Amino acid sequence: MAEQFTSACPLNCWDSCGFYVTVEDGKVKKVEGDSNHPITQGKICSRGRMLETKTNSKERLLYPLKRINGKFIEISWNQALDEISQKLKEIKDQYGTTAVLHSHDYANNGLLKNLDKRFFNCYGGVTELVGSICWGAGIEAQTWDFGQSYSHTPEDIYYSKHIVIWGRNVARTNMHLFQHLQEAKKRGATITVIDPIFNATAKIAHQYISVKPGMDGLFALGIAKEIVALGLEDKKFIQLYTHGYEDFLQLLNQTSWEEIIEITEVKRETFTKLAHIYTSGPTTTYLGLGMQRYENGGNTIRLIDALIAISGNVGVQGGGANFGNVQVGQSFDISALALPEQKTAHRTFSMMKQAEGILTAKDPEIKMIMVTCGNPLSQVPDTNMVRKAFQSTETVVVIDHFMTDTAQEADYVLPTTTVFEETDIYYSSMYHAYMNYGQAIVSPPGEAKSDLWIWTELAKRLGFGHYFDHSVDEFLKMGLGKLEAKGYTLERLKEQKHLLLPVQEVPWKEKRFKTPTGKYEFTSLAAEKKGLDGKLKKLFPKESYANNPALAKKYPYNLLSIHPMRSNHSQHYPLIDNLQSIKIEVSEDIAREKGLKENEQVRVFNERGEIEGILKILKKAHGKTINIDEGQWRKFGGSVNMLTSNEESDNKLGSILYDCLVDIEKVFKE
Ligand SMILES: Nc1nc2c(c(=O)[nH]1)N[C@H]1C(S)=C(S)[C@@H](COP(=O)(O)OP(=O)(O)OC[C@H]3O[C@@H](n4cnc5c(=O)[nH]c(N)nc54)[C@H](O)[C@@H]3O)O[C@H]1N2
Ligand SMILES: Nc1nc2c(c(=O)[nH]1)N[C@H]1C(S)=C(S)[C@@H](COP(=O)(O)OP(=O)(O)OC[C@H]3O[C@@H](n4cnc5c(=O)[nH]c(N)nc54)[C@H](O)[C@@H]3O)O[C@H]1N2
Ligand code: SF4
Ligand SMILES: [Mo]
Repeated sequence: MAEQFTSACPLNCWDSCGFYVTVEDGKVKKVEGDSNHPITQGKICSRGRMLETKTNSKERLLYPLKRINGKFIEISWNQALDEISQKLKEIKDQYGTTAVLHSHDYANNGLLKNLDKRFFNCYGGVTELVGSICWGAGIEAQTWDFGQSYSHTPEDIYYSKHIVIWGRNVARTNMHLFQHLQEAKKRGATITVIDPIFNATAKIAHQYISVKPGMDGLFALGIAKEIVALGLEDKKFIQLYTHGYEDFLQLLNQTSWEEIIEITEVKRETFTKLAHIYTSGPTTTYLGLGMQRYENGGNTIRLIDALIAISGNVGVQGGGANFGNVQVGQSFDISALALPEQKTAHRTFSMMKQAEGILTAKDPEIKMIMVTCGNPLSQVPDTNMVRKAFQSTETVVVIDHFMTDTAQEADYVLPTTTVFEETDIYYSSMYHAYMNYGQAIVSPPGEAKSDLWIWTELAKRLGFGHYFDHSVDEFLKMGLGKLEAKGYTLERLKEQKHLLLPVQEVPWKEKRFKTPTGKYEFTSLAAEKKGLDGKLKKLFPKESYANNPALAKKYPYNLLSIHPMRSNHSQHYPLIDNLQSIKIEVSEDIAREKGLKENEQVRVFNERGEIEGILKILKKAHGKTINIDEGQWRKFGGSVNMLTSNEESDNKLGSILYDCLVDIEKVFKE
């Protein structure tokens, strides 16, 4: 008999949806949107619906595997856990615990996924990754400006007169914001989309502005210059609540219109139009991750924040600089789960440069890599170097659902459970503030085990099993921490399935910022404390004509690698036949310049690597722009990250994935 359960989406996504899941004969049959969930309102995307296919896939890993003489053979859990824990013991005795690297990303939004940190901290402290390939540059930038990166509640959009979508592919990556956009438009708000690609969001906009990739900082600076020239800046806000405005003014005065127009490739009148949009608000800005994935990415987000601040859109209903919403994650007690005080040794690599770290680390060298919730051989920049690094390491352990590109390089592959086979609380620090409850509703196939079970078994063998001697509910309560006393109890959550966390709906309403001065900082003291320049600047991407004309001559095109429509990163490619080839999208001018036609086989290349695929023409894209969606598997043509750079953003905490120059040519088959 079919039964319906309430559950939640675990995927790393803005929307963090609620689900209805139909189960029949012990199998998941259907995943639908929870019509009771205030954000989801019954609608989910195909990635969420396909979690049914993922859970039931014949390709799932079912047994622990060990590589022997280049081949994977099935072994028992006892053998796998005994051998891995023995290696962990030996490494600790011989080299110290930091000879182990924990490589991860955030592929699952579950609260209990933080228990991997508990394991590694109780083990003694391993080499950890810092920064974020995803949003690191922008989060740090907003931390410098406001003290934290906070967003307005989704419904606040209905107070906005104007909506600016800046480098966020809303229709594809943030579907419930897209629904709000359509409704807000009906109610009279104007929509402006700023993006080098004319995407599905641009189609519903009143105006679409195409900026040269990576030059948005200068575009924001130009709008701010026009606002000041017209005398439209919010003088009271600037005077009472900001620090360092003179430095910003000086930058505006030092930058000429000729330079701004030439470099951004935006017309002069567009700056005036935007100056009026920003000062006749309230105007809300939804910043995406696009323009911060450049070497100048932190500074770019800071210049956009500065524009939002001087135009009077900070701390007001219908305004806002909506990028991340870290107040959601900050509601939980992650330390109670992770026990950072247990570690006695510590070393960090930047997430972007983990391969370089592995290849060059001394005292101790990296002897073992353990991978959880990540697929670095597809997702981390410069994957050719990542492959070399993983291949050079004695022992690699990967915990996953599928035989990914990373698992292919492992010595031990451990099969883990999917969302419907384990119990957790799910939330996202990106958009709304609901936490959702998802319980185990089917049994795992084969011998797949939860990450928590694996940590517990390894901890027992290493002599610190008592730290894992708790039930799932006890761990969840630990993670809820102070929320429980405020009435956000596990019992209530189990009953209601989702609860709105107590966060600010309109951040910075009181105009008290979490910066060192307590003000909005145009010049950042937090940056200066870190030994970095806190002033706003005029910066360009690392791989641009302005910074490296020789490189730009050799490799004249900007390669973007945006998120795929139907896959969450690398996760859905093995499940969808017609995703299993590479599509190379180019702006019309490139096709013309190079004499390339739709559906021809082409090769995109730079010094780091090359990739082949079928050419598609991108209508209305910014000149000299190419896109290859990220996440592709090696067996289907390979990851676009073979071409991307592992450098860090200006503020050190982000990637420069889209800061990537390439050339393209037709492939002649014999
Ligand atoms: N379908 C789908 N949805 C997802 C994901 C997925 O993999 N698939 N992943 C989730 C995750 S983890 C994240 S982080 C979010 C990311 O969500 P988004 O921020 O929407 O992610 P991106 O794919 O990077 O797309 C950003 C947009 O920025 C544009 N862009 C690139 N460079 C520039 C630039 O220099 N200036 C400007 N103005 N725009 C630029 C791109 O053309 C693109 O339209 O999406 C989440 N949602
Ligand atoms: N070129 C380029 N590269 C990018 C991006 C881009 O836009 N362009 N986007 C970047 C961004 S925004 C992000 S967030 C990263 C994402 O990078 P990743 O998080 O590494 O990518 P995913 O493919 O989502 O997932 C990684 C693996 O985690 C596994 N997994 C899922 N749930 C669990 C679980 O509960 N336990 C365990 N043990 N494993 C699990 C999945 O099966 C999958 O194989 O990629 C980044 N890389
Ligand atoms: S991937 Fe995002 S939009 Fe799709 S169901 Fe999950 S949370 Fe919702
Ligand atoms: Mo991300």
